Amino acid sequence: MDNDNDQEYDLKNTSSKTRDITMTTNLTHGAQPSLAQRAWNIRHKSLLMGAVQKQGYVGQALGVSDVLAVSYFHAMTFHPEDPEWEGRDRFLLSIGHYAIALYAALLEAGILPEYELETYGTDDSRLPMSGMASYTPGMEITGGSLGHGLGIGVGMALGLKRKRSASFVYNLMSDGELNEGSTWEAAMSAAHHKLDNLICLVDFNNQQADGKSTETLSSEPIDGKFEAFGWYTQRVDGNDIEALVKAFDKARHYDGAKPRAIICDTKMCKGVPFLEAREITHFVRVDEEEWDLALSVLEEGKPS
Ligand SMILES: Cc1ncc(C[n+]2csc(CCOP(=O)(O)OP(=O)(O)O)c2C)c(N)n1
Ligand SMILES: [Mg+2]
Repeated sequence: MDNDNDQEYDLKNTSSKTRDITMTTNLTHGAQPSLAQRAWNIRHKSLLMGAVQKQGYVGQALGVSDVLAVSYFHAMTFHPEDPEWEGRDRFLLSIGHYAIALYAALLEAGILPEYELETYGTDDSRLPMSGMASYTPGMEITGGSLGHGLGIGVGMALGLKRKRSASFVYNLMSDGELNEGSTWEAAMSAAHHKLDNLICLVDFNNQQADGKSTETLSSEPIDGKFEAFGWYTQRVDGNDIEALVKAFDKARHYDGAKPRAIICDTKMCKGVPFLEAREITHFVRVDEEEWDLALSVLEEGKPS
């Protein structure tokens, strides 16, 4: 077999099937925090980091925390003490401006030490305001030039299959990135190469820099588009942990030789109602005195 020839190389069934994954909807793991508590902790840490700088993309972080909690504390395999462990699942943050959200998840997962939270966005910190792979353990790629994460994910997933790895590649992207042509080139390649180890998570918060995504340049029907491109596609409420768990399980266990997409409909600023109510949330304005208010409002919704 010529390994350089994609057509002849056996790309089928080399990844997800070789790992014993337990299907579960149990949202707690022994004495570990529940997924709802994990999501709350991610929101809390995001707000604490935002409060350090009195700014940040906290609306996105609050919105995507449930997706991150299910990714890191239900679906993914990783070793916190060794973020580059070869057997890990890869999590690509295509959206570099969401870095504060991923830092919160990495802190919660113990990949980053708790004390670094305070350094967010300061000189010499490993937590710069935009995600950079060379700075931060657990940050797999330097995202932020939007529309590239999925293409990088295709390359990684292909490489892992060639190595007969059991790892999945998760690419977290935004609805704004659906306006980038490169996203759809990558989507087409993923299906062509039958990348059943690639899971694309789309954070559909219906916001982008210029306003609502559906009014700026609509990508609807998003699930229909991914399906037409050859993906096994689901669409869920991205703030419903139980629905997310089921969708992640189905994506990981799906038996077809297709890449998998989960479109997650999320609410910007979720968990802090007075911020949720704001019209413009891409870079949500939180006034000086509102950081403490936001933290105390979040506290009221803390899961027991
Ligand atoms: C290629 C590219 N074009 C433009 C930008 C500037 N930019 C940064 S965030 C953003 C909004 C993208 O939409 P989305 O991620 O859905 O926004 P959000 O949900 O965070 O409001 C834009 C246009 C960029 N980073 N990269
Ligand atoms: Mg968006």
